[in-house]
Amino acid sequence: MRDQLEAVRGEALRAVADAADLQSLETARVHYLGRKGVLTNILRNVSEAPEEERPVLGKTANEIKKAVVSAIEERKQALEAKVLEDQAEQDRADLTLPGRRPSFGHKHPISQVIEEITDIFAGLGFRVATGPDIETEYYNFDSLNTPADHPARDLHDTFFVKPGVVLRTHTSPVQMRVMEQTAPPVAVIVPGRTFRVDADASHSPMFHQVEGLWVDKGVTFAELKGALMLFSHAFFGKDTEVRFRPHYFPFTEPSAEMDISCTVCKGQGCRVCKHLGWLEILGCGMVHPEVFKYANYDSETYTGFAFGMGVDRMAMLKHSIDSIHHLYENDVRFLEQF
Ligand code: 2NL
Repeated sequence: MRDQLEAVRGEALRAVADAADLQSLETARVHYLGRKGVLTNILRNVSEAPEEERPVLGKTANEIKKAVVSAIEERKQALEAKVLEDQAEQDRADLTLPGRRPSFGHKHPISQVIEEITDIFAGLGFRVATGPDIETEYYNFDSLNTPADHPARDLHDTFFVKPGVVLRTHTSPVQMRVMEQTAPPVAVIVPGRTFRVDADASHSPMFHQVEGLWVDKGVTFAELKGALMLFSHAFFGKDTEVRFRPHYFPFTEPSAEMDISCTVCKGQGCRVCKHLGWLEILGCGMVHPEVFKYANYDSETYTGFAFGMGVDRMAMLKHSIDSIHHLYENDVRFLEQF
């Protein structure tokens, strides 16, 4: 019996020491100290031992029970501490890790160029005006002295929404609407989306224009040249040369196209300017008296100049972009460069 008790002591203390977690410690406790536990049974059976052995057996069994109880308590505390430690280790934040920087977006190059152009004209006193993308044929063509049989009105060049309604092919209808609602003088700069049935490396069916209009007493072609030269120097740089070539638009008379010296070769001739030394950047002219009639402006008292430029082309020239489609594919690897 004594030997058996000593064996149980060793076995129980080893089981407690070996318990790797609280679950197995509890299993060991139940095995030795539970209601049907090994030690519990021994203590219960002490009374059946021979009389002379009882006191020693009882004392020893109680000592073993005490030892096992306190070993379990000790082990329990150690295991609980370990649980907390493991948890803390798992939750630990490494304060030496560099922070994650949020990536900032920015304005699309088209928007940047529109802002730059409108800012330059705002500095000359022009107000920014905008209008609808979907226009009537009246505002897009008729009121701009563009007759029904004009080639621009062909189905192959203009998106028709329904009879009499088009996607605007230029932003000029906005200037018409402004003139209709404002007595002269007016000076407006009009950025916006425009649409034409056209698609290749330098044309997209949706593109952007900025147009300008200045009407007052005494506005001449000299004012037109002065304003557009100032603009070119501000946008492309002080050394930029400009030249005007006669042209035709139904809404202006006289009309011209303006070239700037090539931004790449400075006029020496290169691939970008097709060895001409010059780049065409805008169309312009003195507002046609017919157009003033539609606006109810007296063309005997008032004169004005107007111009229009393609924003996409300006952005492509400014940033040496070789295809207009880069501007509309929204590939962030492209956009991040601006
Ligand atoms: C071009 C040419 C131009 C205008 C636009 C205009 C507007 C009114 C009256 C008269 Cl309301 N003219 N706009 C005038 C000349 C040229 O644009 O090549 N644009 C990309």
